Amino acid sequence: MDRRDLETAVAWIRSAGTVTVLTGAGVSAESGVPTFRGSGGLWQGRRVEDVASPEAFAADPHAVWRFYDERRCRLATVQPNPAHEVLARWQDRFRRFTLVTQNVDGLHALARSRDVLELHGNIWRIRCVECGREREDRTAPLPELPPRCTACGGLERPGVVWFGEALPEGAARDAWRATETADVFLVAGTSAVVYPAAGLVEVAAARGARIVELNPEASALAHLAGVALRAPAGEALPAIDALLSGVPS
Ligand code: BJW
Ligand code: ZN
Repeated sequence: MDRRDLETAVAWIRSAGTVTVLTGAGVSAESGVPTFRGSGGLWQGRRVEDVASPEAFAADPHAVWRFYDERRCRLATVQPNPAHEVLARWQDRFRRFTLVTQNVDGLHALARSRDVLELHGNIWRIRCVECGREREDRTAPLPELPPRCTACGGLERPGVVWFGEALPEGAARDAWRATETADVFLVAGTSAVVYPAAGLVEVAAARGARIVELNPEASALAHLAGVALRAPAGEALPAIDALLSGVPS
């Protein structure tokens, strides 16, 4: 990680009144959660549409549920990492701080972040496709696949957002608001290829926010970043936090 870039990012963040953060799968990588794209990613060797689309679920709910049940089992064993922990502390450090995530793993909340805007839903939520009843269920593995609604007997689905589906209205609205007013917009651990989430980076840049990218690799929107820290989020965020807190390094 370049020291001058780190210091620039810290100076920007220190003087910002409004800080908005967009996280992606890379932020959970150091907790042992695989990312989607790239080597070792969840999508590798799979067509995305085969598991993360309403069409795939309609065709074979059992196969789609097996994919999600396996991920739930793995997630049940992991813990937040230093990146999640720093972001949870920052909600009390800044006057206006918003954490927007594309992650469905719930690790930000587990690290005690409040009011996380989950753009792609949450893997621990389950929704009935018939009556719309939604519930949280952390049982892993689920006793029966696919699960059925105890209210109406209908088929239930994971409470995540698949391709072609709209984002949760409230979370999307609040995320856009927090982006339009951001002084600093931090983009951490996302390839920035999935829209409309990636569009937040473009909105922030168009509104004049300073963009800081935290990612060992350049994202698709890296050209919009004024500063890019090419390091794992679990190193970059604690490094920023230490300088903000005046801890000598
Ligand atoms: C580290 C690291 C470390 C590694 N530290 N970093 C405009 C243009 C083109 C297409 C579209 C468009 N608008 C809409 C679309 C279509 C589509 C889309 O975007 N397609 C593109 C992929 C081509 N979008 C949609 O369909 C969306 N819906 C929609 O547009 O609806 C319209 C509508 C309106 C009104 C009514 C009805 C419809 C929905 C998108 C839903 C995405 N869902 C998924 C699955 C969630 C469920 C599940 O988990 O299974 O969300 S896809 C998957 O990708 C998941 C993620 O949240 C999302 C983003 O991935 P992310 O987080 O960026 O992960 P990776 O793996 O891509 O990247 C990881 C990064 O981490 C890498 O950069 C690494 O370098 C880095 N990294 N270790 C920091 N330690
Ligand atoms: Zn139901």
